[in-house]
Amino acid sequence: MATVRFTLSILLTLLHHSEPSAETSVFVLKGQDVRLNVQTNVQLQDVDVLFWKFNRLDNVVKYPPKGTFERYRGRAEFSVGNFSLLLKNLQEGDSGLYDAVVSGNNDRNVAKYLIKVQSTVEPPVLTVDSNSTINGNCNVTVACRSQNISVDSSCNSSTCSQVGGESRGAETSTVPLLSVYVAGGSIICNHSNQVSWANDTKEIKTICQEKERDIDHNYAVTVGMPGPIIHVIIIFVGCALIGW
Ligand SMILES: *[C@@H]1O[C@H](CO)[C@@H](O)[C@H](O)[C@H]1NC(C)=O
Ligand SMILES: *[C@@H]1O[C@H](CO)[C@@H](O)[C@H](O)[C@H]1NC(C)=O
Ligand SMILES: *[C@@H]1O[C@H](CO)[C@@H](O)[C@H](O)[C@H]1NC(C)=O
Ligand SMILES: *[C@@H]1O[C@H](CO)[C@@H](O)[C@H](O)[C@H]1NC(C)=O
Ligand SMILES: *[C@@H]1O[C@H](CO)[C@@H](O)[C@H](O)[C@H]1NC(C)=O
Ligand SMILES: *[C@@H]1O[C@H](CO)[C@@H](O)[C@H](O)[C@H]1NC(C)=O
Ligand SMILES: CC(=O)N[C@H]1CO[C@H](CO)[C@@H](O)[C@@H]1O
Repeated sequence: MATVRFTLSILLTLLHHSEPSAETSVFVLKGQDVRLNVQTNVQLQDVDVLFWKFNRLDNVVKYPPKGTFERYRGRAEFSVGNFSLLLKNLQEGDSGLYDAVVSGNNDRNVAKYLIKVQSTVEPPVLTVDSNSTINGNCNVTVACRSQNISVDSSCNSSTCSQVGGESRGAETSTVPLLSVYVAGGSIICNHSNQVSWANDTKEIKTICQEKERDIDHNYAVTVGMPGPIIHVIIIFVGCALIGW
């Protein structure tokens, strides 16, 4: 019982005094709202004033008394009940560090968020560069492009592997990302970032069936019956019909 009470009091102490050490990353779709909550147990003393700040320098809201600073009027709302901050209609320029600071006898950090505002990704375009069928196994090389990124892959009916190392253009950042894979009998190119994705797909059967038809056609032409034999048969059948 004593140990339980002991750990509980430690926990409460931690809750009360611990500051968020690392910022929490939050990805937001452009135009959406986001609510940021305080990350520790906040109890304001008489002398305390709570500020939500942007990039450590710009004040967004404060309490008490409750106020929204000029740049954020109409776009930010402070909730007195739980000290949360509602940011509305976020745009790219709103990406950055948001933290909540309680200023009293000293400053205490009670929330730290790194907000990244992203737009929806452009739909990718998947094109077939070449195809070959070896022993009935379809092997297709495809290229997937979107905006300024592109990925070349070699695929069969079960898997795709990237050709030529890293996707070009993607080395500068991990987002947006183009990935090419096989699922449900289709080659899928998925262009995604943290808030959205779009895909283009091509059915493998369709790519390879066309090839198979090509093979059948070629077979008939090159290995089919030589002309003279066909003529002999026609003459023979003709004679039989006439009754010779
Ligand atoms: C804080 O209060 C706002 C407004 O009342 C509410 O929408 C939000 O869900 C609350 N957040 C938490 C964590 O309770
Ligand atoms: C598929 O074709 C490409 C290009 O012709 C080739 O580089 C690759 O090795 C082939 N893959 C398989 C599994 O045959
Ligand atoms: C597809 O390719 C992979 C690797 O290139 C290979 O291990 C696998 O056997 C191939 N599958 C088929 C059905 O050809
Ligand atoms: C794509 O182009 C845009 C602007 O044209 C640039 O900001 C972005 O960094 C580029 N992305 C990559 C992955 O090169
Ligand atoms: C595309 O990628 C995103 C993010 O990884 C994922 O959530 C989504 O389900 C994928 N879409 C398809 C069609 O695989
Ligand atoms: C497969 O390759 C052949 C030529 O090798 C081409 O004529 C055909 O259009 C290709 N099929 C597709 C779906 O790209
Ligand atoms: C453009 C395109 O192919 N979109 C497809 C993306 O994936 C979903 C689910 O697999 C399909 O329903 C879409 O048609």
